[in-house]
Amino acid sequence: PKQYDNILVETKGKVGLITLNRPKALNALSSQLFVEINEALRSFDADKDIGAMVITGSEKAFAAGADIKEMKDNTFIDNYKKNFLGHWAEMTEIKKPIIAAVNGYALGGGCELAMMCDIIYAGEKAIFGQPEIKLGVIPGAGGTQRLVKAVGKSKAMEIILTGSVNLNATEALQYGLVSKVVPADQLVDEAVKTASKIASMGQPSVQMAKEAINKSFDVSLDAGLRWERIFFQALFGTADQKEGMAAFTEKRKPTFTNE
Ligand code: CO8
Repeated sequence: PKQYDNILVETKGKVGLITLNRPKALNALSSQLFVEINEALRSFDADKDIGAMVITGSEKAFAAGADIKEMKDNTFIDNYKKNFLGHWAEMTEIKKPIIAAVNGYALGGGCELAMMCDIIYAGEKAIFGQPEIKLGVIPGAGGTQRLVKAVGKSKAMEIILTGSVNLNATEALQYGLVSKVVPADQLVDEAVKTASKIASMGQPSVQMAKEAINKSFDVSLDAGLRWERIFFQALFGTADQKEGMAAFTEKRKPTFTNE
């Protein structure tokens, strides 16, 4: 894989692993860092040998937010003209599933980055929070929308309006923000294991399942069910559906070709 300045990129079997690597700033998400994340994700998305991705940080910090020092002198009109940080959302166009493996701080944009992923696993010392209000701003990359859907209105209000109420790993699990808590040193392996499992399935069905689930956040139940049914019907045009159902009938393991 290509070398980047702020992230490490490697493959583990069929899984693409991205490690945020700006230790001096606790992986604060500079514009450049996010450009690199998007580029690495796009390149894994296009790689037929990869089926899922994992994004992680360090033991101390997944990411301590957008880079405050980089943005502190920005003006409204510059932000508006440049659509400041608008490119962050590009990662939501990625078709393959992305698992966030969060150790340490996931604050502000770091929490939002994790929530833009499809599954979040937390290390035992993970801390999730949205402290933007303490800087005189608000979450800007989905915190006011995705956090509500993950933890409900009252908790999201408490977290975002105080900037000081954080969720530790156990609380994040209780609220459904994350789906698993593991010891810090096993976190990345555990995330890669789940990603490998996903990557061993047929990619068309995995990607359509991801897209259908994400539709549930956007559209009415009726429209979402329609999307689901069309995807379901369409999958009968894939070799993987023929193989999957033939293998079941013949009592053997399927070999998916992602076609
Ligand atoms: N930006 C820039 N630098 C940072 C950031 C950050 N977000 N977080 C930490 N750093 C730097 C520190 O300045 C420090 O650098 P230096 O050594 O040069 O002084 C270094 O990282 C280490 O940090 P600390 O010394 O503070 O480490 P501590 O262990 O004492 O504290 C904390 C760790 C609690 C995580 C603390 O660093 C902190 O509070 N960080 C800021 C958290 C924060 O407010 N995050 C929200 C940022 S705003 C945001 O994310 C908005 C997202 C909007 C997206 C918009 C899309 C349109």
